[in-house]
Parts: sequence; structure tokens; C-alpha cells
Amino acid sequence: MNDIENLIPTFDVEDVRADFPILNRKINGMDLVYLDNAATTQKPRHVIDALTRYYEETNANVHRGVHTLSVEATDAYELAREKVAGFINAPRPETVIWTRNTSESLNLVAATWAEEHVAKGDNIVITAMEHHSNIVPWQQLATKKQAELRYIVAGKDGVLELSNISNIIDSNTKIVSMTHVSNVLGTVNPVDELTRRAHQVGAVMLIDAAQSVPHMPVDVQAMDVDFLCFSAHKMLGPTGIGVLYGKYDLLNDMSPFMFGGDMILEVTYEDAKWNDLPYKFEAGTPNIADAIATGAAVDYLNNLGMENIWRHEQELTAYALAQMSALPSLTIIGPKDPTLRGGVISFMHDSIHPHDLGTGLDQLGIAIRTGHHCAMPLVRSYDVVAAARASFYIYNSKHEIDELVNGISETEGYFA
Ligand code: C6P
Repeated sequence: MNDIENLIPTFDVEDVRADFPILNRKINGMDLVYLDNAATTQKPRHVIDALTRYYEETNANVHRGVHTLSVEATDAYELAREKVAGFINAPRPETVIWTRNTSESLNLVAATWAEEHVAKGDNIVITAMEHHSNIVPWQQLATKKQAELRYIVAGKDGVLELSNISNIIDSNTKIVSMTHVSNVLGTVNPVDELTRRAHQVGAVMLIDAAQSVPHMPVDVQAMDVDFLCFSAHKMLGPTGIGVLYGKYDLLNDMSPFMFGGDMILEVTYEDAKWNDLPYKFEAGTPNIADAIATGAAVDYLNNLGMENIWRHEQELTAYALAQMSALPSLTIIGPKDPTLRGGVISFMHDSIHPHDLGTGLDQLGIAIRTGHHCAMPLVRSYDVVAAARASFYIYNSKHEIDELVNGISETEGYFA
């Protein structure tokens, strides 16, 4: 990007903010400053309207009826799948499976592909900066299969230590499952390099993209990943709906995760045959309205442009790191270099507990997350049990980062 491009505003944050009704709310009498986007994002009118419109105009079950509403609901549901496939450049829509969230997508792979392919003596590789949803399924499977669970560790700078990688990912590795962007450190991990290493030894690569797909362009074909998981609620969409992308041949060979309606081609009193992809993995009446609203979220993000969104967040993150580093009472964890991280900044105060800091900021209308961020082993590796975290999205501004920094100083005054 050249300097002139740098000067061109990518989108007008005030225009974006106007699309989000909740941003007009007062919290404790103050303007809401919402900085908890890694937990979940707010929803634009466009997405809320898609939900309302579906229930007011189209509501019916999908893949089951010949009546008009059922056909329309089916078309809208499948169109949303196509939009999501296009968003991550999946080669065909049936490689996009609707799940409940990232956690379910990760569990689906552990309970099906890994259940069938991991055996005694094999190893599974994850990193030391995973969310619990990408640790516990593998711990459970490793114990059950008498396989080894290996960790790629991170240095105190929040960057993965890769010097020993050829010994960690070796010929006994069956799967590498890792986060693209850490929800605690903000680190953007070198997934391309690690995917190449995984494929060199014949292992499959699963990417937890919960914190990347909402924020940066992600192209599953260019990345050549085997599986990729994310949640709609972290990218302007509704809660209760997520995605598992998988390479067609892998998904096609996998056994179903759940049994029931729609995932069946034929049932006799003795036996059953599975439906084709993607339905094989979508037993029961799916989350139709939320899938359709996820398509609306994708439209909204595409309209802003994922390159623009990434650039906006990089700018905010660089600004926030500079402003927050000027507060001597704060210890920020994760890479110091803003270009190595996404819009997530976790920090500890030298005398105020994160929960107290979070409560103090809430009094000022500022929403951050505090706690272990569902990454207990990682947070504990910094010799603390909790951290405060600010995380950014398309509607956040530098002014709001100033509010955060002033709010921290104000809260310090309260506790002094
Ligand atoms: N992290 C956070 O505040 P679900 O809850 O299934 O939609 O997403 C789970 C998940 C998996 N991986 C990563 C990297 C994540 O960040 C999350 C969700 C939220 O950090 C809620 S704990």
C-alpha cells in the first residue's frame, strides 16, 4: 500500500455507526463505548431486518415442503450458504456446513474425522494459545485414543516458537489444530507456513478462524487448509450459528456427527443411508433464520470490504497500543509490533484487579471483557488468573480509544 492510499479513509466510521441501533444506548448515563468485540459483535439494522423479514414474510421449514413458503425459505437458506462460501472462497457451497458456533465446528471434526483417523501412538498438535474449545476436545480424544497431545509454545512476546517445529509436527502427527488469531494476545499466527509443514508429514490442518474471518480477508483455497471454523456472532451475525468449512473429499468420507431428519437419504427398519454434503452434517431442522441473517452480515462486510476492515483495525490497534503503553500502570501482553496482531489488546493493571477495572469502566459506559477469556492455560502462563481485554471492530474510533485510556486513568483515581 502506498502513502496516498494510506491517506484515503477506507470507510466513514460515523456512517457505519449509524447502522447499529444499539450504539445509541446510554450505559450508566454515558454513551456506550463497546470494546468487547472478540466476545461478540453488535448487529447492524441490515442483519436485524433480515431476521425480522424472514419471520414476517418467509418462515417455513426447509428441504421439506413443496409449498411456496418452504421453497422460498429453502432458497434463502441455501443462498446464505453460497454467500458464506464466496466470503471465504470455498470452492463449492456444500463444503460449508452450518453448525451452532466455532465450538461445535471444532468438536465435529474431533468427534468424526479425528475419531476415525487418530490411533494409539499418533499425535495431535495444537498451540499454547488456544481457546478452551480447541484444547478440550483434543485432550479428550488423545486420552481416549492413547494419542499424544503436543503444544507449539509461545514466547513471552506472544509469538509462537517455531525453531523446533519439525520435531513437533512429525510423521506421527495426524492433525494440527490451531488458532489463526489469538483471542487473548491478538497474535496473527503463521498459518500458511504451518499448513505447509502439516501437509509435508501427511497431517491435516484445522484453523480456528473465530478471530480472523470477521476481521481480515480469508481465502481457504489460497491457504490450502483442510478445515476452518468460525462463528457468525463475531462477524455481525446472530448467535447460535457457525460454520465448518472442509475440503470436499475429507467431508465426504467423514461419518455424520448427529443423526436425524434431513441428514438421511433412506431409512429402513434395519439401516440408514446418509444424505449428500452438506446435509449429512445438518441433522434436524436447522437454524434457518440465523443462517439467512448470516448471509446479510456477509453482504454488509463485503460492502465495506475486508481489506478495508483489516486496515481500519490495524490503525486502531497501532493507536491503542501507543496510547495504552503510555500508561505506566499497564502491562500489555502479546506482540509489541502492531503489524503482528489483530484488534485485540489484553492487559493487566499493576494495582487494580481486572474485574474492578472492568466494573469501573462500565460506570463510564465502556464495555471491555475481563477474566481468563476461555484460555486459562495461556492467561496463567503470564502468572495471573485474569486479564482485561479491549477488542475492536468496524464501528470503533480513535476517540473511543481515548475514552478507554481516560477511563482507565479515572478508574485509577477512584481506587487511589
Ligand atoms: N471467544 C472471547 O471472548 P464460540 O463461543 O463457539 O462462538 O467461539 C469459541 C471460540 C473459539 N476460538 C476462539 C479463538 C475464540 O475467540 C472463541 C470465542 C470469545 O474470546 C468467547 S469465550
